[in-house]
Amino acid sequence: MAIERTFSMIKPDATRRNLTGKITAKLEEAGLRVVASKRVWMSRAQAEGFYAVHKERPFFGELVETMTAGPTVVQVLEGENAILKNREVMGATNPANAAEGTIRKEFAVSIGENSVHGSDAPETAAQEIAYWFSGVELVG
Ligand code: YYY
Ligand code: MG
Repeated sequence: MAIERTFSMIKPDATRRNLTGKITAKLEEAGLRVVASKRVWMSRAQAEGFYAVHKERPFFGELVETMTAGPTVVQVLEGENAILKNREVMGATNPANAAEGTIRKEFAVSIGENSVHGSDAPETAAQEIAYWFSGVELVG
């Protein structure tokens, strides 16, 4: 299995509750390595651009509100099968459906405040990494 990179965010509901370290530890325990990380308080335009794929969805306005409500930690994770592995350790979008031991099961508040984001495919991982990081910020 090839070494991959994926994009991850620790969302404002989690930074507010001081969970950055606990969530990062779960990612590391799953075999993922943080190769870039920074804290950003995203603007409305940045949030709308990042989640543009969802702009016609009924929850879009609320999504932009929650993502701009406080600081986020944006990260690039590296490891074997990193995209799928990160999705597994995150758990289902709705924490009510998330499996035991997953980040969303343990920490998420609701479907809207679900603590983490992770890329869903190689193409989106590449786009999302490039949206937040320049090449010199990725230190493998
Ligand atoms: O990739 P993932 O975060 O698990 O879910 P998406 O379907 O891509 O939705 C992005 C984001 O939007 C989700 O993490 C919370 C929010 N959301 C929502 O508030 N209500 C929904 N019914 C679906 C998604
Ligand atoms: Mg998604």
